Amino acid sequence: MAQKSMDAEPYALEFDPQSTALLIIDMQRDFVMPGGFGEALGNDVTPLQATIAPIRRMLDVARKLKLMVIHTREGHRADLNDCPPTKLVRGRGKTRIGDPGPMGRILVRGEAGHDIVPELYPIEGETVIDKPGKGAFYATDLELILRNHTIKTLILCGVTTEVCVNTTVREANDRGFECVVLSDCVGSYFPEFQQAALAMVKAQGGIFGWVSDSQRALRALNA
Ligand code: C5J
Repeated sequence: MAQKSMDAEPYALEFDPQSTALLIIDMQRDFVMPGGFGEALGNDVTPLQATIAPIRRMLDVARKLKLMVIHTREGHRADLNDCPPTKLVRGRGKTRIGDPGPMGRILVRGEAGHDIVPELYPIEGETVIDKPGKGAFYATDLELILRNHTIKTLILCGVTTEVCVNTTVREANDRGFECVVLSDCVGSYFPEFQQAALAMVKAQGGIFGWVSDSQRALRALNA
């Protein structure tokens, strides 16, 4: 496949689909559906659901063009041995990580709430990274997998923009990957954080990377 150009801020992103991966961060019921971790922290989860349709459009095209697709899930072992005690108590809500909820134990691997929403469910051949932290590189084999597939560019979708998406962009940028965040495919519980998180990525000539949207990304991929 030939080199492509994606309209983006602060300037167009040149990329080769063969060395590009679609990286979908934490589109788990626990963050986007009522009764999960997001709601346990006091958030209204409904705004995040608006990301599902545009991410699905990206996923369909990535699958058609055979781009590498990687999904991540934030969560912990059933015994919570990989959950820092500080993370466990933070938030001080009534319901915490590991407590039972309507979708199973909150943010625990293997529970319904921990899994990816059906609309975006991984298919055979797609990589799923289970991560204990906010960044997708921390304590995972994501970097090894990307290097093995000679991936250079990451198209980022998922939730939440200022937490796991932004942390992953920063980790990826320091490792030499080029990141473009699609503004309508990432979501936050806080509109002001959404704006600020996107602004931080593309500020100072793209200090962490690029910001585009699904329409422009699809146009570039389909060109
Ligand atoms: C949070 C995430 N917000 N996936 N996790 O705790 O952004």
